[in-house]
Amino acid sequence: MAFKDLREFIELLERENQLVRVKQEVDWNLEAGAIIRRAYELQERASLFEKVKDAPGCRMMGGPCGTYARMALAMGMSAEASVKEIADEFDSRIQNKIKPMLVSTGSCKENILKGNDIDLFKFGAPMAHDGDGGRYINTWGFIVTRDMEDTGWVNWGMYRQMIHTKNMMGGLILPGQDIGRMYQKYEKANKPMPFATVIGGDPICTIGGSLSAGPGESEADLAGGLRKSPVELVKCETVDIEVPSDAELVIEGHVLPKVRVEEGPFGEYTGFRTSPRAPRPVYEVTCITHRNNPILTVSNMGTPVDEADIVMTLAWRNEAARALKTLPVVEVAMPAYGSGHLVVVSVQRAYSGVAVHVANAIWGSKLGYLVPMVIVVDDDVDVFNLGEVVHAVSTKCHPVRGVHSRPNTPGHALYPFLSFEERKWGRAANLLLDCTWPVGWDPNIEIPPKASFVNIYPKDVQEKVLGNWNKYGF
Ligand SMILES: Cc1cc2nc3c(=O)[nH]c(=O)nc-3n(C[C@H](O)[C@H](O)[C@H](O)COP(=O)(O)O)c2cc1C
Ligand SMILES: [Mn+2]
Repeated sequence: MAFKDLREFIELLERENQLVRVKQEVDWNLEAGAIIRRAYELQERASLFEKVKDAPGCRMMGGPCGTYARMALAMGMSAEASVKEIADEFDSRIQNKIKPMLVSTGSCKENILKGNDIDLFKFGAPMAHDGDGGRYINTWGFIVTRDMEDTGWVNWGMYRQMIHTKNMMGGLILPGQDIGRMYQKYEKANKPMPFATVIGGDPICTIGGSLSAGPGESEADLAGGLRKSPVELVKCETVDIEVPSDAELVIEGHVLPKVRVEEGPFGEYTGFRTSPRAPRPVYEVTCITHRNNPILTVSNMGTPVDEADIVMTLAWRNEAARALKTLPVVEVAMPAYGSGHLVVVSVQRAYSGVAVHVANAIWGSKLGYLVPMVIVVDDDVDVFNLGEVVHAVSTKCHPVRGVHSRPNTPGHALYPFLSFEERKWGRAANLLLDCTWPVGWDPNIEIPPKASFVNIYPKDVQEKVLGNWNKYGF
């Protein structure tokens, strides 16, 4: 049931009326980015640009998984699947890792470019947002690297790449990310770090690349679990790295030690351009392999909802649920509109301070420097329903007792609410909104009854109304 490649996914999107084929020429310089951005904001279909200016023979796909419907389709689920169904399915599949398998060749080898034939500019890479530092060829792809020591650890990670020259790219390699951990070792030994950037292929592989299996573990196994079958890999031409055999575009080369060139900024997943232009590591390209008429997949991050909001909240909701395993938690949600900053948790009113306990557990996990906001509600609130969550915040959160501000917490440079100086150090603050009725409030006197259908009517009246619902004419 897994897709062999991106093109099978595109066929399905077309059958499901989830894709627009754009036949007229589109400019890589802002026009394509603006179309993709507006489409997200209207929750419109994905786009396939069949003619990209200055990129004969190349195509671009915008917003491949930018709605929950397309995310569900990528996972082989119904386009109508609810966010909770997708999230639960995602959680259960990534527990079941499946190792990739090596095959001898694949369609990614249809064209092999080396030496003077290497030209990163010819694939139509977009200037995605006005104000970006350059043309980003990798916005929805992942980079494969191998641990320098012979540990067998192979990492897949989604880290942006901007074109510097025909055969040079730059990108954000943070020391806390797995690629950063690997790069630090190579750089210390003054050795170039082999890499391969993978664009296109089964959309699940790209989603897998945006997850974190943790140091020593490979996201390829998570992708296998997510697609319920092993990813098929082929060997690269010029580096000792393997990549999905039916990728649209593979860029091979080395990250140079002790070289930095200015890169960025880029419109970010928080919906703001917070990261400044700065000297960052350089990827030198030794080979490009690609399919005939390659399709460059583009995610144009910004205000929600786009791929980053969907994928990060799926992955981090899983992380939060694991951190909360021993607490009296009923359900966990991360609304995509929270840009990855917000977790909503419903609890049983088991003991006083349970909301603080929940928030501390989340902030005590890896999410401590990623997720500054926690909302805790009683278990009569559907945490996947933003309307119900807003209602709980507005009516149950005491403006003083319910608000728990935490200064001096870790955060990162992209939190838009931090000052410039605070961003530099990731010197952040967190917020918990406790929207639970205090333990000890008498349910008959102090807790006001909730005036909703299931709460305010006796069971027999509810049953009668439900039984007659169609007869009333509804
Ligand atoms: C569209 C998108 C773009 C991303 N770009 C970057 C990036 O440029 N640099 C980065 O460090 N993380 C980026 N991320 C986040 C990482 O992919 C994510 O943290 C991943 O889990 C890291 O994997 P790792 O633990 O193997 O390093 C991006 C995520 C998405 C969804
Ligand atoms: Mn990793």
